Amino acid sequence: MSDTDHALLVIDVQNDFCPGGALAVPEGDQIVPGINALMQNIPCVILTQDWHPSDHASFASEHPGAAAYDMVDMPYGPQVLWPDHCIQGSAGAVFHPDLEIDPADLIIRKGFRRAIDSYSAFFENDQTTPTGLEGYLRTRGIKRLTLAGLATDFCVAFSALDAAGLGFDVTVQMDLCRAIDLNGSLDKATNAMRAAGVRLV
Ligand code: VGL
Ligand code: ZN
Repeated sequence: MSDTDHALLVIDVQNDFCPGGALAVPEGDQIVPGINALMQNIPCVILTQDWHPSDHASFASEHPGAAAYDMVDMPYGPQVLWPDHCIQGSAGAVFHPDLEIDPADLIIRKGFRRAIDSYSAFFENDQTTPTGLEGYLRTRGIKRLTLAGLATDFCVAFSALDAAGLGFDVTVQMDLCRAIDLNGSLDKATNAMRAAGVRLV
């Protein structure tokens, strides 16, 4: 195939983000067939997997008196507290059973450090700790990225913004994403992506 500089980044299509999961994104499962189809047309496929220790600092259960979706101040800035989700080795952390994983060249895990969350596939939420994905893409000569997955307004948007900031040509396939939409987070994320030059299709 000629477009060897193009990669598909599939963000967090895991059971906990699908209906019935611990942090279910409405219609999260409906994007799976379209993502599987897209994998056939893009030569490099990368999956991300949210992968938290059971005492992760982004879990409301680690903050006495706090509830899920409250905001707290972490040393690296404001952080939403989430229900326990995507715990390493749990059924909720597994990819949706219909997601094709065989076409993936790389599966990258994130959020595995207890003290820091990582929405983006490139940098943890301190905006400085790298996941290593940038190096992988650059050494493979990848210049264009298409993103799809969950959730539009968190991990997809943060990944798209970081990718654009790193100089990649970024397209988000919006019909193959679904949002959490917490207090206007979808509008905010959409505007930020547009402003950063991310193509939304
Ligand atoms: C995500 C909240 C917490 C996501 C991950 O994949 O968008 N959101 N962890
Ligand atoms: Zn998470």
